[in-house]
Amino acid sequence: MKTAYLFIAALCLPVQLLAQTFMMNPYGCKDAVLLNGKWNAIVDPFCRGEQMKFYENRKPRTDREFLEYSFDNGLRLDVPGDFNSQLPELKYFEGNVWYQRQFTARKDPQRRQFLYFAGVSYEAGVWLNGREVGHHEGGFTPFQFEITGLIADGTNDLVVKVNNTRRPDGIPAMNFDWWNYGGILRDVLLVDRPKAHVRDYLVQLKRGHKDLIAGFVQLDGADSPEQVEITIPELGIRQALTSDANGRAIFEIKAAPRLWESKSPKLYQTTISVGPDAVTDAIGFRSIEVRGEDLLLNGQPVFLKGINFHEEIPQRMGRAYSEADAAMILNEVEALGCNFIRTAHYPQNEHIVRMAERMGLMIWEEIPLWQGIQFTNPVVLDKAVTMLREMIYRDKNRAGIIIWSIANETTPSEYRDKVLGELATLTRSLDDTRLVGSDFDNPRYDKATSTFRLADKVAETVDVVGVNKYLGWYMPFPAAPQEIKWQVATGKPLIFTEYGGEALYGQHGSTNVAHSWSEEYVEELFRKNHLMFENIPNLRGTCPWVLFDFRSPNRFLPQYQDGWNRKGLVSDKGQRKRAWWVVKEFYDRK
Ligand code: GCB
Repeated sequence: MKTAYLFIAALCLPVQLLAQTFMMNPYGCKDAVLLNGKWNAIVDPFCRGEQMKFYENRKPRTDREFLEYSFDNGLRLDVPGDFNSQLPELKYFEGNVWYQRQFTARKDPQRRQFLYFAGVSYEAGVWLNGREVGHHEGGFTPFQFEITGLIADGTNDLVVKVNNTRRPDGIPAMNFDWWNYGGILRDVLLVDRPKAHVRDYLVQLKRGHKDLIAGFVQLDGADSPEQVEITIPELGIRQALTSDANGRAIFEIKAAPRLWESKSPKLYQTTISVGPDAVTDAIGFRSIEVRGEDLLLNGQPVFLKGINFHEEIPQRMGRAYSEADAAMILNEVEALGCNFIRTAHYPQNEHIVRMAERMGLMIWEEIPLWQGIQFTNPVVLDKAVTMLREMIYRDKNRAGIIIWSIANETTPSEYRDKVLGELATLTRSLDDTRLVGSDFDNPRYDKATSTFRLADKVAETVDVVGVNKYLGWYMPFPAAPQEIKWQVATGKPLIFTEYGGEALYGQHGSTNVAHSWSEEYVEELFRKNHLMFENIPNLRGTCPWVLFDFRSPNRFLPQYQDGWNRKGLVSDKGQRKRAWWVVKEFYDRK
């Protein structure tokens, strides 16, 4: 079985790891158009499309020619959107799905064109007018290709091959507790920009300063020094810069911004321009630090009242991808009284991240390095590095993001410790203004002292330790909640990043019987956890698992689960369970 899988994997899935960067915030450029909508599609379970050259989207040219595929008059799929939820036959599908559409463009020697994909899961191959433009692996971060040389004046033919087959050397790998949605999950943009344009920028407070905005502008295509301008009208900033030989301009600007905070998430319209090119962003300024066991937002201790969620709309049984989807999820977060979210278990789309920031939510963002990772395989380290770089690259201007997390629930070993140690170092080298976190499910209970402790080298290297412990669910409470002590990550802030249990909405039963799947059992479980939390001296945040019931191929129990993880405080139909009010009351008190 295993050999067969590997054989198929080798046939269908050439691993291509091209270090790629993409433009910062294409949504903020005036010359970007969305290529969203209905695309033609071919389902290709045996991975035949490359041999048969689907990417040529050829039509018979002579009377004797015939072709055994066509994108015309067949399946149509919504982009953005996962394919699994769009057709019953694709529910469990893993393999290749080919997408095709046309778009019109105008060739202009003074300008350059790019295709920007906000997220394709898990691996994408892209062809334009029959020519290969590139590949990307990793389902949750953007990638782009320049198509200036390949684009035609008039009609262009775009073909994208998407493969969502799990693979032993993937991130995530073979088993994970959420639905393996495949497809062009997020927006696709055609971006047309002048030859020299703003590729990247960082505009944030300098570490340790509340009155110094520092960062850089990186141009693309600048052959000689260019005049760059940063304007933040509300702060009276209009700063001229000159790019160096590498197209980079570094700056520090004295300013007294009103700081971004949960109750008043101030964002400033910021424009960066070079010649006719301009990109606009809404940027917030704040500081986040650790002092001893405290988390300080703008110098003030803060308790993180959090919640986890997947990038999924349960009612649609599919991936979330739009502004409206972000609003649906985040309104429920706000109703719960949160000031913090953990976007489990991967970078979620920019609509969610940006809307959360506008709402004043602090964010823990993580790469999908979730259990079962092949730490001994060097290819996996390369992939993790790429995913981490892409996540930080995309979101480095988001004041809402306070913690970059490098892994969830990994088992200590020589290789794992080394890999995660390197990822923590890399994170700090890429961004010294935020904190590094990781989640651990391995604190152990010592009966003699009624104390949980954690022996893990990685916990020593991160700034903030997240623990995932399901007391009352996967592990019974080993003593009365008030008697349980925690000596985990002493001296640092500890966040309970996951806790909870499963209940089916509307199911009532005993507060003492886990397999009653009842709302009452889980309601009581939350009460007990909250009692225990009172005794954790360095606890600086809590994050129940999870906001909504979510789909998972790991949940088999008929009647109660039926393919759903039922730990949602809110059901798959959007109804609040009894535990929701326990968390709400806990947060109202905090
Ligand atoms: C965990 C994982 C999360 C699972 C959850 C559960 O520890 O981090 O991805 O979904 O437990 O429900 O078991």
